[in-house]
Amino acid sequence: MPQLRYFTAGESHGQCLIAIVEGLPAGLKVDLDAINRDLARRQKGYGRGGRMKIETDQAEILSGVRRGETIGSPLTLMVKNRDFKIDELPPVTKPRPGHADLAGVIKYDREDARDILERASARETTIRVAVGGACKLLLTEVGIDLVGHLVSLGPVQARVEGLSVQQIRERSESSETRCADPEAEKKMIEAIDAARAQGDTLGGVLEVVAMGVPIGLGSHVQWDRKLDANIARALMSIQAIKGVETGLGFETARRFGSQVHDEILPGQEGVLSRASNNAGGFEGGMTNGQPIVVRAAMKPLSTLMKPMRSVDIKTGEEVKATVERSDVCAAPAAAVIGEAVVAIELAKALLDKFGGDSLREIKRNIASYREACKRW
Ligand code: EPS
Repeated sequence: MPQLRYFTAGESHGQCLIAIVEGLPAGLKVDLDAINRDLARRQKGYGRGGRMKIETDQAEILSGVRRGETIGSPLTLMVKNRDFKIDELPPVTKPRPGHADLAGVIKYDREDARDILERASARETTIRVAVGGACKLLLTEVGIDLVGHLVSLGPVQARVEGLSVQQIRERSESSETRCADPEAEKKMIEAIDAARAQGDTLGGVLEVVAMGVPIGLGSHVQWDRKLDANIARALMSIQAIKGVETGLGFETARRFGSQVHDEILPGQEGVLSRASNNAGGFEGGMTNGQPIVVRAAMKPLSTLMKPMRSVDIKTGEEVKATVERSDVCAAPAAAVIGEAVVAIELAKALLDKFGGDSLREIKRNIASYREACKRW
């Protein structure tokens, strides 16, 4: 069992969203403002719908912290829903193609797809961003820094080659589409406006880059210890994600080996370096000391204002699918969510390797390991 594990609970229009996180070390300063800044980042983005005007997501700590520091016991985080109306909402009987509605009602034997969509909703990602925020506090303590940003939206591709992580962070943070390429941002906004005008939706591709990750997180020895696989699973678990790649990803399959693998070079201070980072920071399911680069493709949201064909599960009649308040595009928000779930997986892998019940113990273990790595 990994040291760090967590569960979430809560419906989109229920009272609140909640997470219990077990395994964070004692002695970690919990900066609630930093967690709330991430929640605010998740709420942003051109193309969001009416819900984000109602909510001002704020995390509350219900357990695991005393006088601002973790004490090693489970951390419980809660975000209240302002739009709490689950019992008043009308039934949904016209399942939306692409949503969990139909498979969910059949599987759980419900007559109202509301019972499914309330939990399937991407609203759940709010609390995962709060958990990711707490994990980022641990990562920052050991010199790991990560950022999520959007590299494409619909047909619009951003150009971000050669930008440093700092530049990506600064530019994407001030962008309405969380994109570090201002030219692409303009076209993305136009694409969202055009989709909205047609009653349609758009997806996008998010990228997460992590720096300062020590060599050897994850392991080649067992399938469920491969960190790239665990990160891929975490990204795939974000609502509407249909594909994940690391480094050059699918492009590697179209190239010769000599155009893919990252040559090993003598480094500085005894640490070997690499001529490129096509592997995206992973070899053999382990981190190799290069920046982690992972991407995830988000499909267009399945609630369409100009709905697609469906069948009413109550009457069996051919109908148009349910139309509900929704977003035209939530891909900029997905970049923040991607950052959070990668942070959670990195924190898990970090604690698996370095153990430790207190932050001081973890720091000691990491420092001595980093020192030992220098002999390479
Ligand atoms: C979301 C909240 C939801 C949607 C969106 C994401 O709010 P509501 O359903 O009340 O309008 O904006 O959820 C979906 C796209 C979905 O398919 O459920 C959020 O907090 O991110």
